[in-house]
Amino acid sequence: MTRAVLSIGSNLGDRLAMLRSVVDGLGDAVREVSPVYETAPWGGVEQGPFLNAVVVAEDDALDAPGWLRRAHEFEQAAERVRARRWGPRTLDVDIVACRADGREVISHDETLTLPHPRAHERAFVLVPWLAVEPDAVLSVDGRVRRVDDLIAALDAAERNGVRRTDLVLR
Ligand code: PH2
Ligand code: MG
Ligand code: MG
Repeated sequence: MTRAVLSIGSNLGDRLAMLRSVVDGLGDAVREVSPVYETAPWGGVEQGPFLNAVVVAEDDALDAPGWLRRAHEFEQAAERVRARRWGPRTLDVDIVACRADGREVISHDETLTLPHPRAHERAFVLVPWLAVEPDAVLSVDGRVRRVDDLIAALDAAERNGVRRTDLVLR
């Protein structure tokens, strides 16, 4: 059994429809869907605000590379063009963390680093995640950290850039 925490984001096109395409496409595998947040762009590229959410999904048939393939399928279906790093996109689906039989998967593979190497510094990932898993933990530099503690450690400006909306994904 693998359980994946997916961060989904969009700042081009029908942003809500882009996020919904992931939840709909995952179907019965979906376990948790966070509220939708409107978030200030992270990473220094000037661009429009994102909608972000976190989806937790389980699938016996998928290992971590399998989740990455699924993520890319959703991005391709959204006609994602890989242009600028951290730049605007119709749909981004990132694997934040993955558990196999309850144990966290650690991967240093260059195509899939797990847990996601920047998740711990991104309020747009941590805040939605905490909303659906209040006891969530994440390994950072080999140390298991509580997600609520990671959020508390962020700059207030980073946290304040993440605002909950009334939009729903299902
Ligand atoms: N994704 C990025 C770069 N910057 N900023 C926000 N707020 N949300 C994102 O999903 C995001 C971003 C590249 O993946
Ligand atoms: Mg990303
Ligand atoms: Mg990505």
